[in-house]
Parts: sequence; C-alpha cells; structure tokens
Amino acid sequence: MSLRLSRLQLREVRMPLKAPFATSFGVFLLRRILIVRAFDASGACGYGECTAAAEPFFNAETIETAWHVTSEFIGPLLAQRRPGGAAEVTAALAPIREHRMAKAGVETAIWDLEAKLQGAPLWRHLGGTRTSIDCGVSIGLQSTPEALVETVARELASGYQRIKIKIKPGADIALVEAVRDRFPDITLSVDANSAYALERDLPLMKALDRHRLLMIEQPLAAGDLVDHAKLQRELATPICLDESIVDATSLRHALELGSCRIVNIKLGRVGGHAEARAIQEMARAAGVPAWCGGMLESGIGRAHNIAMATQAGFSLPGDVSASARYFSEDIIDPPVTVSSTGTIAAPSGPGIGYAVDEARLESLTVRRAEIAL
Ligand code: OSB
Ligand code: MG
Repeated sequence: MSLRLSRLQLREVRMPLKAPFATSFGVFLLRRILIVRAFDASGACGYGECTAAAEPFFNAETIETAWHVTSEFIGPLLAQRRPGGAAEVTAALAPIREHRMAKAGVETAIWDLEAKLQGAPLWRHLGGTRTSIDCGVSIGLQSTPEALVETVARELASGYQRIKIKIKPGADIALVEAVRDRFPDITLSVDANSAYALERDLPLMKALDRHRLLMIEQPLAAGDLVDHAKLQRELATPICLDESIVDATSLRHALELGSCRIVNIKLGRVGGHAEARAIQEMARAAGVPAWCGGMLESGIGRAHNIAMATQAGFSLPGDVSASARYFSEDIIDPPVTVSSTGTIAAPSGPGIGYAVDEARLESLTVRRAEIAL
C-alpha cells in the first residue's frame, strides 16, 4: 500500500536542560527543537525531530534555517513528488542541497508514520535485529577535573557502559589524566568537536594516545578528511568521525583515505533513516564499528535513535541515554530509561514505540505551522 501524505505540522518547542551542556563550540542551556508531524489521508500521524541547534556552531544549520527550508522547499517538493513510501523520501528531497537536519525531521516522521500504518515497531521496519541497545554517556566540559571525576563516578554507578568526555584546547589532557587515575580500566573516549589543528596539536594528540582511549572523536575540522588520515597514521587510538560524515559517500571517502576507524552516525547530520541505514551497512561491511550519536534530543528524537541503533552495524555503545539526564520532564510518556547494565530495550509498540504526551507538547510549543501536501 502506497503512502498518501496529506500534511505536515511543524512546531517549535523549548525545553530547558537540567544542567548546562558545554562543548568546545559553546554551551547548551535550552533546547529549541523543531518537531514535525507527518499526516496521511487517513489521519494517522508520525513524529520526527529536527536536531538543528539554535546556533550554527556544530554544523551550518539552525532551527531557523530548518523551519524556512522545511516550509518553503521540503513541503512543496513532497507535494509535487508524492513519495509512495518512507524509503523514497530522501530521493524526493535530493534537489535540495545539504539541509540534512531539516530533511531528517520530515523523513523520520514519515518513517514513524509508515511503521504505524503497518502496525510494526519502527526498529523492525528499518531492519533492526538487536532487541536492546548498549548505552554510553557524553559528559560536557566541567569546571574542574574533580567535578568531572565525580560526574563520571555517578554515570558509572548508573550502569552506563562507556564514558565519553568533551575536550577542548586547554581542557584536555588534565581531564583525561584525572579520569584515568581514578578509573584505570573503564571504556573511555574523548570528543573534541573539531577544536584542534594537526600542525599545532600533534604533540597533544600523541599525549592522549597514551591513555588507552576507545577513540578520539572528531579532533579536526569537519571538511578535513586528509588531515584526519594523516593524524590517524600517527596514532594507535582509533579516530571516530562525527561532523565529517554527512552521507554514505563521505564515509566511503574517509575509509578509502584511512581518516577513521570508527564512525558516529547521527540521524540529523546524515539526513534521516535511509542514509543512516546505508552508512551503518557500509561500516559493517568494512569491519568498521559504528555507534549512534546524540544531539541532546527530546524523547521523540531519542526514540528514533533507539530504533536506528538496533541495526546490525551499531556494534559499540552509543550516546543514547535516559531522558532524565537532560530534562526534568520529557515529551514522551513514559520517558526513556536505561537498565542497571546500561541498556535500553527496543520498544514493542508500533512506530517509534513511545507515546507522545500531546498536552505537554502543546504547553511547550512557542510557534507552529501547517503545510498542506
Ligand atoms: O558531538 O556528539 C556531539 C551534543 C550536541 C552536539 C554535538 C554533540 C553532542 C553530544 C551529546 O556529545 C550527545 C547526547 O548526549 O545527546
Ligand atoms: Mg561528537
């Protein structure tokens, strides 16, 4: 049965974070999130989340660019091309260059809708095989090494299987040393969000290399696969690419050059489930571990991440953690919870498998738009 899309509903919700989340490129205090609902002619609907931030510091998109591109271009293209299934949406939107987070908000909503129409859990509909996913945490920059060590201790006690800490120039080796001194054997990684330069920072990278890290995530500029390849040749620690991988082609280039040995996959960064599925399949075929990254998502984006991470290529714990780490109240009910062994069970209900709390969504909404298809 072919999909009959009838309209999109966009809304911006504002969700304060429980604690500031600091990275090398800035601090998140509040998430401004574009939530997309895709309706079909029967009135059924699916939910998606656009993970663009308020500022263009992680990548070039913002919630404002996503709102504009979704209403002015994605909606009209869908109305014109009328994709007959979720797997056709990426091709239908191909005339729009880039703007992958905007596309992913819509594309993932259509996957949820299609899975719901078929009465199937989205994770199974995507071809997922894992009945539970392995979870790690991403810990933002802390004011002191002591504060960081305390936070790490708390997350380990909750059961998380892997600790990732954010680093930036001037707040790097001392943080890693402090965590390693206290926890010599934990699975530990660092994420630089492109804050380093090969020429200036090779000595620092070599110092990090001595700490048995699982990976060093995105040390250099997003566009610089060549310098990542040069750096990887100097290090025993695998480099993991996040910002650099925007589609399956960029992973192919990275693998051909030797720019990474691990890949972080984010639905928004790559434009949705179809591309994410292709990337994890390419990684699996190449023997390169993949894991699910995060963008401080609300429960809707989090549920999509869980579905994505059930696919076979996702062989390392991801940055998918409990709703309660970020928000005092989520927009799904019940919120995402993590077991004492650091796992999340794949849900059994249709679509994303978590009920959206419509009343709460409504109360957090600061603007909305309807797009007829
Ligand atoms: O680089 O992985 C990143 C958050 C915002 C932007 C970029 C990143 C992150 C995280 C947090 O590391 C992941 C999460 O817990 O959602
Ligand atoms: Mg990252």
